[in-house]
Amino acid sequence: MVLVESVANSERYRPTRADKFSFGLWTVGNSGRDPFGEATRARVDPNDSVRHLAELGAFGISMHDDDLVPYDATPAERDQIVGRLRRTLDETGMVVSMATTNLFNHPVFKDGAFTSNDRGVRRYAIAKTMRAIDIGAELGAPVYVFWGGREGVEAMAAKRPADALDRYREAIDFLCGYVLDRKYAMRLAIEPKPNEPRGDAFLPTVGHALAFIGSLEHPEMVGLNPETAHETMSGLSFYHAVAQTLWHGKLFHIDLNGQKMGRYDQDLRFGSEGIKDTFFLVKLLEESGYQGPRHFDAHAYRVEDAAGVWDFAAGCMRTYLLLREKARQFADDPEIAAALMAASVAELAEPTVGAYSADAAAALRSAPGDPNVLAVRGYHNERLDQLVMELLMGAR
Ligand SMILES: [Mn+2]
Repeated sequence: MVLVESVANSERYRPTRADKFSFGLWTVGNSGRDPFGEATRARVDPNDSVRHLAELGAFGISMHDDDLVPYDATPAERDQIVGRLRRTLDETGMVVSMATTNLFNHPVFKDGAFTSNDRGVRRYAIAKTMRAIDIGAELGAPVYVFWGGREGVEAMAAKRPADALDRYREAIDFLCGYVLDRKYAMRLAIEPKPNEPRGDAFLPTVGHALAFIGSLEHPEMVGLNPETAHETMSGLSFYHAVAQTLWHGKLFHIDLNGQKMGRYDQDLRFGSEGIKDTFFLVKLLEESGYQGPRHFDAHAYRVEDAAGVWDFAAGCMRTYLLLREKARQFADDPEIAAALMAASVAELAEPTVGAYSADAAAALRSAPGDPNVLAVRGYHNERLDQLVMELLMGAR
């Protein structure tokens, strides 16, 4: 009986292509290297990663240019490598759901890429990105991500922030122009991060990046790729960051993982930390109409061997599907519905005063409400939150 149940359970939460799960080549390819120790796992061939992820039920991959094509590859080698991946994708029915540029690993980028003080480095970074956008377009990536890994500073005197933002904007504007000129069906997404590897990074949070997009030449082409770890590191709620990104119509892509607040960028298995925030995130994505990939930017614990990497990948997807099921239970639970009612949750969706008119202002002034009466009620949040916790702990 127990065996039958567990088989049924594993079928129920088995990912399919329709779930649109994708992984960066660098995630399952992560070797376990960290600032204090060497690799603990061997390098993985990207084509093997694609095949393995397809078997597990993912629909796509994402990649940096350097994940696929080595720095010293000749144009002929580049074409051969890209062609081989194209064939593997076709054989497995997998897609490239996002592409991006590595503008952080090579020493040339030690002072930044688009915001390096050295104009030659800035020009090189844009040229490298154009080449990488070509690879992304060739492989059909609909979204191109910009994570400014080294766009930041330790010595505050070393960069004027306004100059750095001018150069960042110049680069994104130029690359939007390139995508339009080449007629690529591609949107751009900025990935904010507060720090690491730089002491302070430009565009540190979702909020900073949303404001920056408003200053661009083609704001309609540019959205966000928010990451669980990056918002959580700064002590912010990823759920609220994604909710506001959606509210602005700017959720072009997402990097899902697990992270403890206040730590270095951990990139842990999705849902392995912060289960309540993660639950509300999944509920939000599922109920928002977001059509993009459920993309994991995470990696296996450094203690894992090659087999553990696939436990990690399967775990990310299974946790997402478990939380998706919990979101459905939340929506169907009559006690939770009553608790939502008691907390007046739906009332927040009702307009407060409507559009301004002199008459509406006069009516409000004559009957503003009595604060001592309005202050009396309770909002019954304790009961509501306890029901959420019991749902997540399997007690409902
Ligand atoms: Mn991260």
